Amino acid sequence: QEYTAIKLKVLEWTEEGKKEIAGKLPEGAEVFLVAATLRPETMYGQTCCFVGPKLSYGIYRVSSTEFYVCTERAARNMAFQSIFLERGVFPSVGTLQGQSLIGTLVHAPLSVHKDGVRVLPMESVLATKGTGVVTSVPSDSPDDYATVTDLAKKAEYYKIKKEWAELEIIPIIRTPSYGELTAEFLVKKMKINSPKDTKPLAEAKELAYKEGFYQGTMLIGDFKGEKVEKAKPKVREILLGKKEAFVYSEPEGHVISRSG
Ligand code: ZZB
Repeated sequence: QEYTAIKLKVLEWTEEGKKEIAGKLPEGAEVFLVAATLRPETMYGQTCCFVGPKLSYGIYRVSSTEFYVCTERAARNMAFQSIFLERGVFPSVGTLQGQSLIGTLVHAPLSVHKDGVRVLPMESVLATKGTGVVTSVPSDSPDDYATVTDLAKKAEYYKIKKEWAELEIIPIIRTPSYGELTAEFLVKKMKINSPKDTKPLAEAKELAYKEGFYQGTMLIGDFKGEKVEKAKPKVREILLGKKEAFVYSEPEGHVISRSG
């Protein structure tokens, strides 16, 4: 699987985050949460960034001034893709609990939300896929739509500020079947009530992927009016060119059978 790894720069740590990183980073260090996506063309619509609150993340040195936050598993993969300085080495300067990242303010490349977006909890983030960091696009990802809706509804329970989950969801892509807000359309049509409705959510995700890719037209950005199929690689090139993203690949995540 080849992902686009989006770099979300930390603008402001939480108090807990500050404690965990204290003394571990050099003066002037830039820290990025790294989110793996298959949909770079939707980055205009990022409204928050998800981490697994119970997952553990490492802080890895990319250069003397740049550091990436992701799972150790992802860092190990990156170490063989010329992302760090030395092949096979992924120098960790510390670890962070997902929970202590909740509320961190990050800059989301290309997002219309220029003042930054917040890091929020998502229980379904898999430690075994991507980087363990997921950038949220509730206009086009049913999982993200269901999660932000739930977060806003139960802000107190999640110990977040309601408004962090309520950044405006703007239309990014129009499709003939689902209109301008694919995720909202599918979640409502399929009567999905919670981020825990994993089966219908998986189905909605498949539908959204297919319709978006083959039938979608961009409503925003440098390639407004173009078909998603054409725009996708071009948006990706822009992000790569600006060093706001890099290519991250991982082997298909299957457990290798040792029987026989
Ligand atoms: C932004 C985005 C916008 C995404 C969209 C999807 C959609 P797949 O297809 O199963 O390989 N993702 C990445 N890593 C994880 C993880 N560790 N745990 C849970 N979800 C993760 O899934 C790839 C997509 O799943 C990624 O692309 C990411 O969300 C999420 F409009 O990034 B995506 C219809 C989907 N639309």
